Amino acid sequence: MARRKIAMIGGGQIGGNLALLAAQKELGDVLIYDIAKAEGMIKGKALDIMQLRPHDGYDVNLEGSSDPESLTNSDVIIITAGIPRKPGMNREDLLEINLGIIKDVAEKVKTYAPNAFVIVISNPLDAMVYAFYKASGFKSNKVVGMAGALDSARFRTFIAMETGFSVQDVSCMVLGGHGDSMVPITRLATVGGVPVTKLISPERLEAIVERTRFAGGEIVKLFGNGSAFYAPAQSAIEMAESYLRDKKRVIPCASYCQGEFGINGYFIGVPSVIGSGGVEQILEFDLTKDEQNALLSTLEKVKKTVQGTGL
Ligand code: A3D
Repeated sequence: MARRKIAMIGGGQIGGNLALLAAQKELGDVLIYDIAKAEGMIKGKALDIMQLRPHDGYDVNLEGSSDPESLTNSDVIIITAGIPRKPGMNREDLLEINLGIIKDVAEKVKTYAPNAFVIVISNPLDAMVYAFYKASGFKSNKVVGMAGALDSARFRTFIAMETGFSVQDVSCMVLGGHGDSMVPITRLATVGGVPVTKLISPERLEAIVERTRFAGGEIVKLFGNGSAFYAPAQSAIEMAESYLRDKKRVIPCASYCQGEFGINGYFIGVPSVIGSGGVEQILEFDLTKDEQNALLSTLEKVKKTVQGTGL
């Protein structure tokens, strides 16, 4: 079988790491696409990663290009095009600039890679994935936003740090929008199947939930210029891999809801099955009254940001 092709639209901090991880997992050949001004940088990154391959023998090719035609035949497209946050900024502050960029990108993807599975990362995430969906006219199962995978990984990290147990055995999910109103479901978080509510005091658990909600901002503050990129890249690669290898992993993703959890016509973080059919299914389950209310309140925030797109 011919090698698959994964295109990164935006070759900045996350885009460069996406290219590295995709090569190391041998997901397929990698294209890093960016605007003409960034062509030297993306060609340099592609060449640099090409030269890393001999050590472990990754047989994939990498290319950097600012020609949109290079997107042709992409199986997966991961979009990070746009600007990241600076300290003091909300994700919503990025809306105006990133909306224009996403519309431009959607036109190009529609023209050159109409059959790709598209993962959006640009912020404000829930509105940018919606904007891509509307502007491209893609089917809803072929468009998804990366957020819950990262937010859940952050939640898992903090639980592992607190308990001292392997991060591998921590399982949990964060639902809702990718903002400070996200909904970590503490009731269902476990370490090796043991509920975390039996392992961590309610006060400490509340502190971990708060830290998870503001985990992106914590890193923005530390960097002073830009936002997280290693963990966001790994989270999106996990989604791309599940699609390309038809793994049918269950990952919290910003998927298009059509009645699930009482939500209609919006992308929001829900447990999603990703396989060769794209987002194949959303797994619905009963929420407590408090969880339901928290989800509705995050939905209101998502709706407001989506309204700001005018789409
Ligand atoms: P950065 O390193 O600035 O890279 C963005 C790249 O996009 C730059 O190389 C730009 O040249 C490029 N770009 C701009 N316009 C276009 C265009 N029209 N076509 C193609 N490329 C273009 O940012 P980053 O990689 O750190 O972050 C990228 C985005 O991801 C930002 O919007 C962040 O806010 C967002 N982000 C989201 C998460 C989520 O969990 C959802 C996490 C971290 C960052």
